[in-house]
Amino acid sequence: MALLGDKEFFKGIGDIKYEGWDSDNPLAFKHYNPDQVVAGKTMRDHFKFAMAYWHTLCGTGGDPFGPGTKSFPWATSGDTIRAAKDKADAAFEFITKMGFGHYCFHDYDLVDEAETLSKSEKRIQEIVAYLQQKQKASGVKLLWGTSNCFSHPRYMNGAASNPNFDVVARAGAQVKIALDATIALNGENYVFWGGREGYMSLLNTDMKREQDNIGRFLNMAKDYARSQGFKGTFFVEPKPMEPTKHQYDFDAATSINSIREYGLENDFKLNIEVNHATLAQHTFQHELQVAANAGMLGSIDANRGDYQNGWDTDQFPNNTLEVAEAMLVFLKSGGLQGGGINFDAKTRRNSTDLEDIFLAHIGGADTFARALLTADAVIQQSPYESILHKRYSSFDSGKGADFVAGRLSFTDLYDYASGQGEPEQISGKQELFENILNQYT
Ligand code: XLS
Ligand code: NI
Ligand code: NI
Repeated sequence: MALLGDKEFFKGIGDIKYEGWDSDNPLAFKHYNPDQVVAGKTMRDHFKFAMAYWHTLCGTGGDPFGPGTKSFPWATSGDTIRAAKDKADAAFEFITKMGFGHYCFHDYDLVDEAETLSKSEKRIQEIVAYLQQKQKASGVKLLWGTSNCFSHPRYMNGAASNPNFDVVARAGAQVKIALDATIALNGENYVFWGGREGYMSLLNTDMKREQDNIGRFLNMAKDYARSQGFKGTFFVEPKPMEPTKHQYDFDAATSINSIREYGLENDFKLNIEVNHATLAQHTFQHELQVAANAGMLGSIDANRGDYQNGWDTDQFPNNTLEVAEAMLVFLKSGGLQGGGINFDAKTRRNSTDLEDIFLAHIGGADTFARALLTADAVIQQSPYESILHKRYSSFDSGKGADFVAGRLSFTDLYDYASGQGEPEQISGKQELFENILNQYT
């Protein structure tokens, strides 16, 4: 393949190809066949797989018990701009070798923050110009941009929810710069993940004021971006906790309520992350369904948690059966609105080979592909849809249909039930549904 930068960072690894389920090549897709049409669309278009800049190129594996373990060859230059350009070269080399079409970033994933806002802005503009060239040369697109308003100590009490207006304004300036960058790169969407928008103790928190300020802030950001010609969708990414004890965008239902409360429903949808769903004690598919029901299923941050640990482990997806349940919701609700599948996931601290980054993304893409094929087969070939429909068939005719059409009053329900006796016991057949999913996996 033609390299876009002047260096090759992932030496010895070529383009990752689809080789089918019986291939023994660890550096090949077994199920993700980008050109294969499923339910009327290629897998490539269903998924719009994206690389997350932060985990893939910035996260060297540090944890509370020890420093990073991974030596990234693109992070060796002592010169900030050179290092950022090397990182961009590595990003585009990786994305194109994977055959992915998209990427996502936080502002300061692209280049380190400088001592002042204006110096930081100049740095970002310089890297954006470089990324524009790389996008042009490769055809890779920006799925979404976002801004890191949670790492710097100034945001320890929150960004848009900060009790100090000066910090709120500073966050606004930072988001403006990140919006400008996203627009300059033709970003398809812009994400707001709550960062430290939440609280550690209600004792020192005016929750109403903080939430109203976030609502104002998001409206201002939206109005600014629209005034600059941004046509994409804004996504809120729900998460229940971590870093704060209680995050305001707890889950999909909570976030949808805030979006509507602050009048953002025409511009905002949701970015659902698997591990955030499970931290909220929901399943991934539950969160997708809640978003889809509101017409707000925008995008997905793909990863998985750990059944035995209660934090955001951000592992790569590998459970086909679980993702297949999610893909049922995905296919039945018509896919994602504007977004794609961003691997917001990291290799483990002791996975230190550069090759591991490829293996992880291959596994994630194959898991989604297998799950999509399973869900499609369940919908097309199995009795799943008909038995699900039958479960609700009492609403298709007679009094049930009258109820749906709004033709019954509460006393009509009373009169009807009075003449019926005890309703028949009807099995929910959960095991049958589970068996069908398993059969088509
Ligand atoms: C953190 C979030 C974050 C967002 C982008 O848990 O997943 O990575 O996706 O700020
Ligand atoms: Ni996360
Ligand atoms: Ni995320």
